[in-house]
Amino acid sequence: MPHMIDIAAVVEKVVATTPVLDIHTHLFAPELGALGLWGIDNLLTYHYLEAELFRSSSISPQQYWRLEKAAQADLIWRTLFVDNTPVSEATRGVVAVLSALGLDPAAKNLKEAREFFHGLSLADHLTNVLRISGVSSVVMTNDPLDPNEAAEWSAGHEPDARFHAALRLDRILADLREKPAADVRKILDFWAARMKPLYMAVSLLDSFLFPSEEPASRLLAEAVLPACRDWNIPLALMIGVRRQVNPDLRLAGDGVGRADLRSVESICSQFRGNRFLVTVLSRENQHELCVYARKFANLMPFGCWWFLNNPSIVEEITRERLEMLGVTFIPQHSDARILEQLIYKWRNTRRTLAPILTRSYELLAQDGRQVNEEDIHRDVKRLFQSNFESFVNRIA
Ligand code: FIX
Ligand code: ZN
Repeated sequence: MPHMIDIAAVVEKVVATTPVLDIHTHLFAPELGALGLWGIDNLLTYHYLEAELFRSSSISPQQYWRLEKAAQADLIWRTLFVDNTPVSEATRGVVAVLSALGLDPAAKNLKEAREFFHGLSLADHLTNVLRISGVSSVVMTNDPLDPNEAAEWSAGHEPDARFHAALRLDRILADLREKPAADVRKILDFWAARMKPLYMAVSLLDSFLFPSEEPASRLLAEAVLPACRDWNIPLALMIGVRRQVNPDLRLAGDGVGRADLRSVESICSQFRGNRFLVTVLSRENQHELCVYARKFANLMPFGCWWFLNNPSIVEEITRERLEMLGVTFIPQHSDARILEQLIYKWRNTRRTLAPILTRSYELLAQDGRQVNEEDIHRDVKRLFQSNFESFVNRIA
């Protein structure tokens, strides 16, 4: 009789202690200067919280944007954390961060938090946050057409080994849409050589169609996909954004729309020599994405992106992926924009994932197969690290 284990306890321990490779963030290595955001004022002026502020305050966006960052943070703290209960995902996340750092999450003002962050060394704080979060390394979002970022790379700075590059194409495909593919390819090759990206990435509207006469579709087919093949790296497609639904909210102004995923079918089918990391923003597109992942081994579904990164939806998406794909997907990325968000985003992912995995193993036991601790370690390591590492064809 195989040794029976306490499945829930072992899953809890393995999920809690297996380091994760965070495959999509907006964090930057300290070597890339002031691009990297951290600290209480950045945590509170996160666009998720700005959107929530305008639902509970009489301030107009125009008035808010005229405030200094510290005044914006004070207003968000008072409105969402003092005058109201921080029960939303994004507000509870800040509470979790403050608690994890030994600060009072019920404070009436930001005096204690500001003094704490003011006294920190970023290098030590970075190592501490990665340790608390259980994150081994992160992938950045690197836009070579951002003049501030280009200047940092041109200065010859090399990112800390815990920060990997991803070559982000949004601005290239928009600003260079009239350029010949050969010219765009030269730019891709230059920056791929400089950044050594693990993958290239582009976010796409809910209306994205492939193939199509759209310039983005042409450049993907004629410049980007041949470049990815030659560099032997995947292309990440992030589909379903409705940009600037409310421009007054700036970064918080984007929305979501259901996409026609036959475009994913076309691109995976037509470009069999390419590999595709795919995440979709609409909850309604998730089941289709799982079905396509069963049809195309060069498609790796990843993450519960942006408006989906809430336990109620993460649970649904993760369960259907496990049921349809086994452990052959990447369950989550943090999308962290501020360093300390890693703490709550990965605590939430682990808290949601553990019982789902436990349930899967319990059903397996009921149907006749016991798992052991080694099985669980292997599965969680695939989900948290090695599915990505093998898909980008490099041990990151
Ligand atoms: O396109 C993206 O990488 C999105 O994740 C961002 O644009 C978005 O603002 C975000 O941070 C969502 O979490
Ligand atoms: Zn992002």
